[in-house]
Amino acid sequence: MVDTINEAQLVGAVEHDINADDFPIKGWDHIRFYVGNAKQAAHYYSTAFGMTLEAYRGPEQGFREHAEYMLRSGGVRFVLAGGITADSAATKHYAAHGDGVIEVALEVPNVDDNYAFAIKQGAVGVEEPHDLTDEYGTVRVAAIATYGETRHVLVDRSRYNGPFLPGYVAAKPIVDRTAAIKDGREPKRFFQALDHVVGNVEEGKMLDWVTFYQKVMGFTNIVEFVDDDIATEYSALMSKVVANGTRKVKFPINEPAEGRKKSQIDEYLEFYGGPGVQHMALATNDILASVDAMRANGVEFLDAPDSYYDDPEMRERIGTVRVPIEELKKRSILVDRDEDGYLLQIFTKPQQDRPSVFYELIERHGSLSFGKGNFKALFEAIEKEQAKRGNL
Ligand code: TYF
Ligand code: FE
Repeated sequence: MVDTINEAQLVGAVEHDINADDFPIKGWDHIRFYVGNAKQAAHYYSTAFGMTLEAYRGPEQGFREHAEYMLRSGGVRFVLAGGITADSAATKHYAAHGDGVIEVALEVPNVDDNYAFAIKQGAVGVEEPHDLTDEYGTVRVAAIATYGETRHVLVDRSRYNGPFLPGYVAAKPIVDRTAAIKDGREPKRFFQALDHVVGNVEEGKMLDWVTFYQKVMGFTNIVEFVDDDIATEYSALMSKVVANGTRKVKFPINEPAEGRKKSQIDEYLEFYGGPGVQHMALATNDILASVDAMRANGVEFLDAPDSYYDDPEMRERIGTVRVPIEELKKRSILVDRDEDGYLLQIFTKPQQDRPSVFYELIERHGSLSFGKGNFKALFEAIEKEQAKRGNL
């Protein structure tokens, strides 16, 4: 229950009545990935990310295209789908993109209304509204296209009480973390909620996608946080964030910009083979414990230089946070402060062979922003990795 009370604070949500919205959103439903080997990916997300396998569908259920594993951590649901045959959708997607996100699914009160509004506003329909039914009830779904091959699936699960979606069966956890939790080696959950999902799009297309979310979902541009100086000096990227009225759903959109060096966004577009989801930020209420556990389980994070923590200007601006700065420095956790509060954040290295999708862990303390003060340190760390790969 503590999780539901904290969820708004965890992700920086604000008071807002969704009933007044043209495209009301209750929150995130799930993220679905197409991966090369879903069975092994499910193991990684169980051990390294502390997620719990809860539902499955595959050939055993008569589903002959994919094996799909649904894992959960608090309010975050990931579905890992792997192809069973050479022409499964996941197999083809994997050949083109490597492991990546195919669906960013949103829970909505009325799928037909949201879908009709989206289409009227110019969205491309991928799946018309339809019911999925099994012995646990009915879920209504529809899908619209967004950047690259990515889709937004709209889900109404209010008439359903099965393990995930119709057709999936309940599954047992892959690993037993009871002992690790009991000894305090691992927190019960490494993250509780999804904070934001970031898309990389082609150069010159960022504003079109911002307009898309404004028109189709009624989102507003909440921060224009990479100005020209940052773009050209450190990062070679431009970015804007759109969000729904509650700010539970936040979509930063990046595009490459001309810089001194090859943009990290260009590297992504080249290796992913087009636009797609770049990173997902996972909200935690104890980033220190989460990072320690994930590192111990083999997750690689980006390093921050000592100079970042030792800079007196930064110390002055940050002031006091819930732990001594030394504790953050030991772990390479970044910290930023704005007028509303502060946030702690850290970024993983890419989580597959291609330099594409990665994760962010974020612990918000009032701040509703994205760590603008950390961009220099972060982008330098990203560029270091890019250089190691020979892509800078
Ligand atoms: O989501 C964000 O905007 C921050 C910062 O390539 C960021 O996490 C922006 C672009 C990027 C990596 C991180
Ligand atoms: Fe982020």
